[in-house]
This record gives sequence, C-alpha cells and structure tokens, in this order.
Amino acid sequence: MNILTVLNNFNPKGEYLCREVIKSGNINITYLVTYVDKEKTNKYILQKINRYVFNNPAHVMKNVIEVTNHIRHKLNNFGDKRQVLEFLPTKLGLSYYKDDDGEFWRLYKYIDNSVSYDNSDDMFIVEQAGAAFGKFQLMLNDFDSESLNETIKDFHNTEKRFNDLFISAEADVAGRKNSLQKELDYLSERQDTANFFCNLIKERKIPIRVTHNDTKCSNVLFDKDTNKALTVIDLDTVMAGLVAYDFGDGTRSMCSTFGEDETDYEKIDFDLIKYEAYAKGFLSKVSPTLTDIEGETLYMGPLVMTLELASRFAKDYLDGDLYFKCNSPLHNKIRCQNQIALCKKIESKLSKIKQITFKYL
Ligand code: GN1
Ligand code: MG
Repeated sequence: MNILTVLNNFNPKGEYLCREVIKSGNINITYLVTYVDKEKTNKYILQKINRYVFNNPAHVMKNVIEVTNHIRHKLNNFGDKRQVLEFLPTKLGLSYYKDDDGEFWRLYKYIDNSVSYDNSDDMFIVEQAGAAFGKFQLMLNDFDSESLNETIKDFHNTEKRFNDLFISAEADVAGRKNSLQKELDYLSERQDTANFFCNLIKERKIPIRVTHNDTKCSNVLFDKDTNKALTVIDLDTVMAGLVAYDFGDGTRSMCSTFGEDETDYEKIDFDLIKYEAYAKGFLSKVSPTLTDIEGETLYMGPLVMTLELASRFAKDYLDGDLYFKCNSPLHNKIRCQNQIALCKKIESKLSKIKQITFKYL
C-alpha cells in the first residue's frame, strides 16, 4: 500500500516532507511522518494495526478514542496538551482508514519535545514511569470498564495462556518442542502461581478496573528537557483488567537489568532499587483507591506477569512465530529463556518485593 495514499485519507497539516520507520514495538508497524506548513513542521505517528493480533481494529480504535476523550475531558484544558494523545479523523470522520488490502491505519499527533526509553537506570525516570501508569489508571477510575471492547480475548488470563501453551506443545506444529523441554518443565511446575490472579477473579475477590495492559517503559513519553512523564501511549490493549497487571508488567519490564532480547541470562537480575522507585511512583497515584485485597496481592504482579510473558513467547516459538515480530527463528526462544531467568530472580526476591510494596501502600 502506498503510504501517501493512506496519509491523504487523513487531513495532516501542510505538505508531506518525509517519513521514517520507528522500530520499537513487537506488534504494529509505525512511522514518524513529517509535514511542512509554511515554516513550521508538523509531525505525526502513522500506524498500521496488526490484524493477526487485533482481529477487530475498529473495536481497538473505539476504545482508544473513548479513553483519550475521557482523559482530555478530565484534563479540561488545564496543563500541558501533551498529556494525552490526539488522533486525527479521516476525511470521512472515522478514527481509522481501511485500505484496499483491508489493512487498518491510524494517525495521531506526534508529541513535541518528547522522548521514550526502552529502560533507564535513572531512578527519577523509573519513578515517573510508575507515576504515569498510576495516573492513567486513576484518571480512568470512573470509566465503565464494561463498556470497553475486549480487543484481545483473555489477554491477561494467565491460566488460559498456560493452557494454550501446553496445547501448542502437544501439537508441536513447528517441530520445536524438544528444544524447549527445560523451559516447558519450568513453566508447568509454576501453574499454580500463574493461576494466582485468575483464582481471585473467579472468587470475585478483586475489582475489575480499566487497565492499560502493556505497561512497558517504552510506552511512556517523557519531556525531553525535564524527563517528567507526559503521557502513556500504545492504548491498543486498554481493557478491563486488574491493577496488578499494570503494576506487574511495568515492574517486569523496568526492573530487569537487561532487555527482553539479552542472551547472557546470567546477567539478568530484578533490581529492587528500581522496583522501589516504580512502586513509589505508581502507588503515589493509586494507593488511596485500592481495596485491601488489591494492595495485599499487588506484590505478586511482577512474578505472574513475567511467567505469563514467558509462556507467550514459548507458545509463539512452538507455533512457528506467528504473533510477535521476530528477527531470527530463535528470537522467541531467547525471549522465553530471558523471561524465565527473570522469573527465577523475582522468585528469589519475593519477600523483599512484598516488603517494599507494603511500604508504599
Ligand atoms: C508486545 O507491541 P509492544 O511491544 O508494546 C505485547 C505485550 C508484551 C510485549 C513484550 C498486544 O508489546 O503484551 O508484553 O510485546 N503486546 C501485545 O515486549 O501482545
Ligand atoms: Mg503494545
């Protein structure tokens, strides 16, 4: 598909100048596009929504628009406009453009003077990231979670993720099961832990809220000059969920001493200093809104979310790399082993993690 044809279906301001591919992200295809209007440059983010992952992109966009409108309304023109994403409608007034190949595209304003990080060793940044996801949660506290579309069914249903993994192992369509046996054994021994939050949901002990569900560090934009968090991005998976999903996935992503692609697993650790900074930021926003059971069980978030992601990478490896973007046939296996190395560190530090969490409740 011709990118200019796609862009012309929206109303970006000025004359098209250039575009570049943004490589970060495991799912969608993203471009930064620049237009020139007189002397001024206008930048936009153009994204092609992954239809394998999101089988109903229109449902995704409905959630995204409603949630960003809700936040914009709450900000009520106070503060920095850069605190919420602004999507451009198409000339037909839709929030997405569907091209002739059936692909879905969306366009939003690039947030000026912003920067994102895959991770950071600066505790101010880590605390800001926690605060950004906490604030997101807080601002959507009065948004009816049942009105949101379930854009990916059972996204954080860890119990189902594990069951699906073992079904894929049984099927072994890519003939890779033998090369993943150690990891499968490790995960199958942890099924009870993986079920921790699912059990609380089944027993109706824990409230369902609006959650972001993909709280990686790279999904926060910071001000380039001050490093203060501006807003969270990548709202495709905003759905009904548990506060522990966002807290758990954020700390999983930020407290690991190395990224998800690191192959020297010995180097991987769970950094408690970063954990404390993130917990401080996140809980400074949400702590007053939590129920007792949410607070008491939050410390299990990092372990359960890391187990879950390990199981997802494992499943995709066994299925022949259908879901995540991969740069080699071993990429998903590496990611799985990397997350298992992280799980082991979290397990060994669980009582400390609990203690730190309780300090900020
Ligand atoms: C995917 O697209 P990205 O990179 O934000 C995935 C997350 C995983 C993450 C791991 C929709 O996120 O769930 O935690 O990769 N998103 C989806 O890097 O599956
Ligand atoms: Mg994402």
